[in-house]
Amino acid sequence: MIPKMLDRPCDVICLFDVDGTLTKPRNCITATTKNFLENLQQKVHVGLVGGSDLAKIAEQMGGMEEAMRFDYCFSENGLVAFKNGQLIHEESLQKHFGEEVLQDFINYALAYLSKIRLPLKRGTFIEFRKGMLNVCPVGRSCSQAERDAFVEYDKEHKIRQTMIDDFRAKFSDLGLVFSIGGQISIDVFPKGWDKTYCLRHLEKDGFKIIHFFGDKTMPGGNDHEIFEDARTVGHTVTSPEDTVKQVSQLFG
Ligand code: M1P
Repeated sequence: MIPKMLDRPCDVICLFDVDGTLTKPRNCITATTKNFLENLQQKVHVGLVGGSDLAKIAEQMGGMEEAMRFDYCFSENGLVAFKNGQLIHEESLQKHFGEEVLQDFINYALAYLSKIRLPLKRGTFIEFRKGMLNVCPVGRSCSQAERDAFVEYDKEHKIRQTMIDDFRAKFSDLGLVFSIGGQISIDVFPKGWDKTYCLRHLEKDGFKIIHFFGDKTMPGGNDHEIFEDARTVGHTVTSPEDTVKQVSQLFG
C-alpha cells in the first residue's frame, strides 16, 4: 500500500490522462512510471482520468487494486468516479437519452459502417459504455497488427474524420460531441461529458490547483477541453517518459 503523507497540500492535485501519457497507447504502465507516481503521491494528490472504461484502465495500471491506489480514478472521463477506492458517482447514456434516441443513433452508425469498405474488418464495431459510445470502423476485436495497419490507412483516407462529419450533420440536434480520442475509433458523448466532467468532483473536494497532463491536447483531441479549462493548469506531454520529465521539473 502506498503510504499516504499527511502533510500533502490538500488543494493540489496532478491529474493524468492514461493512453499516451502514463502508458503507450493500450499498453500497461511500466514499473518506472508506476514507481514515479507512487513517489509523487507522497507529495501531492494524484488522479487518473481516461476515456476508457474502468476494466481497461485497471488493466493498463496492472490490475484493479493498482488503479484504486490513486486518490482518484476517473474512468469514462469521470462518469464513473472512484475516490480512495470508493465509487462516488455514476452517470449513464441510458439515463440521459432514453432508449429510443440511443437506438436511432446506434442503428444509423451501424448502417454507415456497413457501407464503408476497408482493407479488413473485424468485430465489435460499437462498444456501449456507461458514458459514451465508441464507434470503431475496423472493429475493436482487431489484432495489434491490424490496429497498426488501420492507423496508417486512416491517416491517408480520413475514415474517422469523414464519419464524424457525417454523424455531426445527421445528429446536430442531440448535443453530441464526436472525438478522435485514440487510434482506431471515435468517442461519442453528450456535450460536457468530456474530461472536464471529472473536475466537478475535484472542485467539490476543494482542489484549487489542478495540474492536468495529457498527450492529445490539440483541438479535436480528447484532452483538449480539460487542458484549456480555466480550472486546470494544462501540460502537453509527448510520451510517458516526457510526463515523468515534466512532472519532475515541477515537483522535484
Ligand atoms: O484513451 C484513448 C482512447 O483509447 C481507445 O481508443 P482506440 O482503441 O481508438 O485507440 C478507446 O478506449 C477510446 O475510447 C479512448 O478515447
